[in-house]
Amino acid sequence: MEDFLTKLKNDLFLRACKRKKVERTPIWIMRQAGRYLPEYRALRQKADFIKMCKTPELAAQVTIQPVDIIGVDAAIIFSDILVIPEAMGMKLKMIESKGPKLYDPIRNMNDINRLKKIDPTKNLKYVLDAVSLTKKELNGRVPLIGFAGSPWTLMTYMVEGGGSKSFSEIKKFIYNDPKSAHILLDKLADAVAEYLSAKIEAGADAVQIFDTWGGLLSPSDFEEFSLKYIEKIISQIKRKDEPVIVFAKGVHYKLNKLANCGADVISLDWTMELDKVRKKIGNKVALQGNLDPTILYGDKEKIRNEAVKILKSYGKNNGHIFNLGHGILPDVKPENAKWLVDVVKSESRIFHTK
Ligand code: 1CP
Repeated sequence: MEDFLTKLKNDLFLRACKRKKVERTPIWIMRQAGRYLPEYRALRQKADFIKMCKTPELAAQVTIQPVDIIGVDAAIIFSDILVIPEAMGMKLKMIESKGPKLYDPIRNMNDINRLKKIDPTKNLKYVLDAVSLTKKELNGRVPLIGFAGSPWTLMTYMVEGGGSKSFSEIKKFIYNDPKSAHILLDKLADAVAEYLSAKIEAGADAVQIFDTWGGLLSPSDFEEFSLKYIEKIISQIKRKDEPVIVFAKGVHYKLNKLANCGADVISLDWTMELDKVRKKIGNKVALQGNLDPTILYGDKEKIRNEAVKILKSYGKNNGHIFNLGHGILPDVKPENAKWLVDVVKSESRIFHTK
């Protein structure tokens, strides 16, 4: 990473991931490239979501929008976690104002056997091309983050066939046929590790694993069905110094284990307090987060107060990356997101003196 650091004009995010000294706290926003931006919606009028993901020029343009408009300290490549199940052979559609749908969901070993083993350099070449192009167009302004879903979160979508409220199908699957579930999780872990390695090779400066549905599991099931495979991925990723971030939503009960999973950064949702987490897990990893995304519905004063509360809770310490505790919501005003970025940039300086 030292090579990358010297080439980047703004390397605050990468330094914070490694718990090195920074002049102010870096900030980026999960789901920062997307529907809350009118500039994104204008492009979306012309191309559907999957076409945008598959056209490197469009993906690069949308990835860079929040760097220009909101002023974030890192870009995250525009794509989706569901490109992996699609590459494995599942038909994917984004249903307008409903979300993703995966056809013919996976329910047994026969279904698992029809999934293809993927080679990211062939089947997901369009994402890698988008990464290289974005990296070139960013021209060292800020680092670029690559990402993937965790095996557990990907399997949830593959078995449910899309988003869910009750998550009945995935629970039926793991409790009735755990053997097949583990076979699928293992395949997904290999695919994700290869995919993230290829993204780093293509130019990603860091990678984030999204375990959005980790918190659906009991503590012991989380270890068995999710954490084990996140650890496998991290041990297999080919990287020099590129940081790995793990976001496991709702997994407050496994912070010590998460801090020891091999990740450089643990991203926290808003139900935890940074000072308490730091005390509990020590200084091993950097922490990312964790403003409640709905605070951005509030007025400027509310946003400032809540952001400062988080900066104070972390205190005078290296290793904090400011972010939301989950993705930005589509009906947030862009000016409020920009205000948050400005507040963090100015108010965090006093926590990094000396
Ligand atoms: O209509 C549209 O324009 C599509 C909306 C959209 C967007 C902008 C979807 C559908 N995905 C994305 C982009 C996306 N997805 C990014 C882009 C980069 C950025 O952060 O700016 C990222 C990182 C994701 C990751 C993703 N997709 C996750 C993990 C993060 C999280 O928010 O928990 C998940 C769970 C998905 C699945 C998905 N894709 C899209 C939607 C609406 C969903 C959620 C579906 C559900 O309700 O379960």
